Amino acid sequence: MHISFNGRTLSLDTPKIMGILNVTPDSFSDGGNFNKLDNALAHAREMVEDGASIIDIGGESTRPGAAPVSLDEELSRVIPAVEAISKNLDVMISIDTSQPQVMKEAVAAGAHIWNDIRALRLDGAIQMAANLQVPVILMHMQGDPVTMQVNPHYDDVVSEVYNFLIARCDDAIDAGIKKENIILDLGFGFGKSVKHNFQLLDSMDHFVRAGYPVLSALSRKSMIGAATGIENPKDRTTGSVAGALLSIEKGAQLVRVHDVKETKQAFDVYQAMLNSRT
Ligand code: PT1
Repeated sequence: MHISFNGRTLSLDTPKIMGILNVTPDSFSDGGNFNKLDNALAHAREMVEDGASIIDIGGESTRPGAAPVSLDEELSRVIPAVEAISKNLDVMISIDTSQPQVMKEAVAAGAHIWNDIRALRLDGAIQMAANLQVPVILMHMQGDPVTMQVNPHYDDVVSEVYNFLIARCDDAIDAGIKKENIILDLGFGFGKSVKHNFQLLDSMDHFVRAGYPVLSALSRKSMIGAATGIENPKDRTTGSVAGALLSIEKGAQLVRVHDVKETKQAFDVYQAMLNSRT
């Protein structure tokens, strides 16, 4: 399995790390320290040196309760960062957006992957992805970022999330998106209780068997806080690395993380174990 776009290819034969680069003024666990372009590029470079294969750039905060941003605001945050990173670093770039116009301009500026927490449900999104032929990450969310954590409910979280994702894949393929350009994401923290999140983590192998690459994104999230009792997201690195390692052991090919260096160290240990098998 691999992801290819715009002359760049990433093999998914071994698990790969996506490093999070927030370009929002209120980034939930970087305290908004990386707003200026120089800082964004330096942070991206550090993550590449630490072992990131993808840099995920997000100009819209989507953590629980976050307010929406305007299209112009999102473009002015994202596009300069894409230009700077694609010009200076040898890495794939994903864009954390739901807006087709943002993705169109990001691809023109050098981006490689559309990371959409709304799974291409905004007007024109699915057609834009098909036109661009860009690899897409389709994520499950119940509700919207403003209200999703109010009272999440499922009769069977695993089958409901699974059926949603497979239905979005089918719609994407019907719209002209190639099957090999689709990545699945269970959407930890998006309209889910702590128990729902851990039931999904425990079932990640079930999603892997659907035949699409799976991205696991639980870094520093409240599910890690709930499991560990650690309140400050920045202090959740060890728990987040444990979650990333459990994910790849269940077959996830991609993890989206804040702490690239620490995650890479854990993955190296996992790979050494696999390499020892004859
Ligand atoms: C995600 C994701 C994302 N999460 C993808 N993109 C966020 N593909 C942003 C909490 O519970 O899971 N997959 N882009 C950030 N969103 C959250 C959600 C942050 C929940 C924190 C929490 O603490």
